Amino acid sequence: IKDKNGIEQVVLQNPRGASVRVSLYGGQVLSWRNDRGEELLFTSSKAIFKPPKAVRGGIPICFPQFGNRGSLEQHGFARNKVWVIDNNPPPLHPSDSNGKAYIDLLLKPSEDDMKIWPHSFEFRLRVSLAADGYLTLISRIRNINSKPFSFSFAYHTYFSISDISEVRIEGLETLDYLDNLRQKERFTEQGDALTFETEVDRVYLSSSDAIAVFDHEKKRTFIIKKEGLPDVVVWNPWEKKSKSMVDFGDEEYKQMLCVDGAAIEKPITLKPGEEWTGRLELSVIPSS
Ligand code: TA6
Repeated sequence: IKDKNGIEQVVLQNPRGASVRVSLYGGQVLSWRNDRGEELLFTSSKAIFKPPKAVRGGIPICFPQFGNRGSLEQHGFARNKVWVIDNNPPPLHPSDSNGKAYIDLLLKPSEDDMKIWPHSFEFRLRVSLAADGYLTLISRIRNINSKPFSFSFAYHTYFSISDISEVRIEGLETLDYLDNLRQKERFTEQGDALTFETEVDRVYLSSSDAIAVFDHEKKRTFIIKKEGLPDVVVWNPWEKKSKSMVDFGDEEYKQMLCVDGAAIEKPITLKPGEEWTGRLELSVIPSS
């Protein structure tokens, strides 16, 4: 299917009727629905579906830079490029294909891109939907033949939640984090679950590989499992910040929370021929 800018989107469906929609613009997952057709990811009602703006919602891919600390645009260029469908990807483990609906996308730098970021890479993204509705994203980034390069990375995941004041996160207790609201200084999280009553913009460091996001009202829990992604970004702009964003509705901060599998504190360095894999598996379970 094509969006109104003529950019291709791919829809994955599983036998129970769950679905995922991926745009070739940015390689961005824009929708993940359960078998009852409920949307599990947040997209702003004011999202701008027009390049070069990244759509506000779904799962933007932040590569080769997270944030604005480097020379590139905020969160790097991958989410602002048109990817291509890769019909002949290097093989993954059979369990990454068996019984799954999936699409393989590929991003390679153009001549122009090489002027901005002079590294020859291939970025292969597999988005898959399992029979039980699990959504998996596998990123394989390879240094083709340039000198070693380093990058930071995040799956900038916008979860749809019913009420930010009724959400808690388990799995980040006692971790150190960098606080983007306090000059990225390092703090330590206390010992109990994370809850929200104001703007939060943090990078939790060296987290465990499973995080749980409890939506109290909807009585469901998002389970985030990750490999190769040691850090977790937690972001809610709250009222004031979201009012300053043209593609964010005034009250929408109450229905979203970003919890991103990421590799930020220690950028990844690849020598020629080396490949990095970052895997994210999202699922939803009923919670009492
Ligand atoms: O930590 C998440 C963050 O870096 C926030 O500071 C905010 O900028 C958010 O990403 C959204 O960034 P974007 O470029 O998508 O508007």
